[in-house]
Amino acid sequence: MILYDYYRSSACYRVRIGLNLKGINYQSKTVHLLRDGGEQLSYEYHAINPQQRVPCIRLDSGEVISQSMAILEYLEASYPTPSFFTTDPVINAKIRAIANIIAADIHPLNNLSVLQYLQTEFEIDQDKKAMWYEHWVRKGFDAIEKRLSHSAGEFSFASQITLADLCLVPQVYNAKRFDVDMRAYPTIQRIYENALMEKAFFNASPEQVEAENVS
Ligand SMILES: N[C@@H](CCC(=O)N[C@@H](CS)C(=O)NCC(=O)O)C(=O)O
Repeated sequence: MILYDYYRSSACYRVRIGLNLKGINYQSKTVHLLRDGGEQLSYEYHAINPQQRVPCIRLDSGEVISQSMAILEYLEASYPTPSFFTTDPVINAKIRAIANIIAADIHPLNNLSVLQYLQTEFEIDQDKKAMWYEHWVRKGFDAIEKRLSHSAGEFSFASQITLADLCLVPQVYNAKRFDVDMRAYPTIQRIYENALMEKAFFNASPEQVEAENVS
């Protein structure tokens, strides 16, 4: 399996954690989002993923799957153990709700091309860009912190690693990179620190991937 990957992409980071947790061997191909104006916009990558975003995976059969949540769904169905879910349908719905706050509500508003569009078309400066970024992260994290204060143990849902953690950890990494003060989110911060002590999360972290892949 090939993962088209960029070390700082939080959507890629979700998938790397998922692959590591399930112990799946894969080859990483870097699509550098900034180099040469963005390799995701190249003719070659457009042929692989016409949406011109990472991540996507190419299976050994040649099939290509894009969108991190669809990829994780595929991994869960094809490699069921260990599962990203519990045996309780109510908890599983809550896991998906946390994952969706991040993947559907926070991340799309703060994606690279959205921020670039705000700068080029609406001429916002760096301070306004930072305000925009932080506003949407806080909206999401305020809700997540409340929810997780009831369900969390070591991870978002007691002591099992779930899809919620796969989405949460990369979003926290990203928020820290944009200097969002995490003091209002003690539960989220605790889960982040616990997760990074796990090999699957640590090895998927941008720092580790950068050291291996990005020149
Ligand atoms: N919903 C997509 C989002 C993918 C996405 O936006 N990826 C970003 C990196 S995190 C990207 O490729 N951005 C390139 C661009 O905006 O030009 C997913 O979950 O895979």
